[in-house]
Amino acid sequence: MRSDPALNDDAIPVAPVRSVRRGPSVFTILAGVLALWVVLVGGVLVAGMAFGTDSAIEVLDRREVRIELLDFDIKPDLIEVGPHTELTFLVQNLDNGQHDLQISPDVGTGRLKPGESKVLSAGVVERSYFIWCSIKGHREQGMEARVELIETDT
Ligand SMILES: [Cu+2]
Repeated sequence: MRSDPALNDDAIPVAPVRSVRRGPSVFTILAGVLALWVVLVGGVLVAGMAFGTDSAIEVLDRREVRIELLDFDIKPDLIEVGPHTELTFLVQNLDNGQHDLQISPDVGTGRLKPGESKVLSAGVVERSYFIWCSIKGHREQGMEARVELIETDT
């Protein structure tokens, strides 16, 4: 009873309907997987932004601070900066011996000969920290200074 109409209809409605019916189930799975992937990756990206990256930090002020490396002294020994300040050090070795300036265990000027100077970008100050000369014994003898993050109410 169904064979004749089916053959007649097969040319147009039946075959397309079947292929469409089979198609969506596969595409639905793929679309679902894709959607899940987008949600997961998107979530990770949003989480990354929430935790804060350098590009997301707001800069309200830029300061260049001249640092003098002296005979077991760093001048000034206290650098106060307000929030969202991008800091650049102009480091000069005014002593007769070699010195350097470290702003973290990984970042520093490298050794500076007497009279030599170097510009060191410290980025945006997010917390207080020490800066120092990393040559053995020099920090202990006084070659240490501090960058102090201060809150400004003005
Ligand atoms: Cu030194």
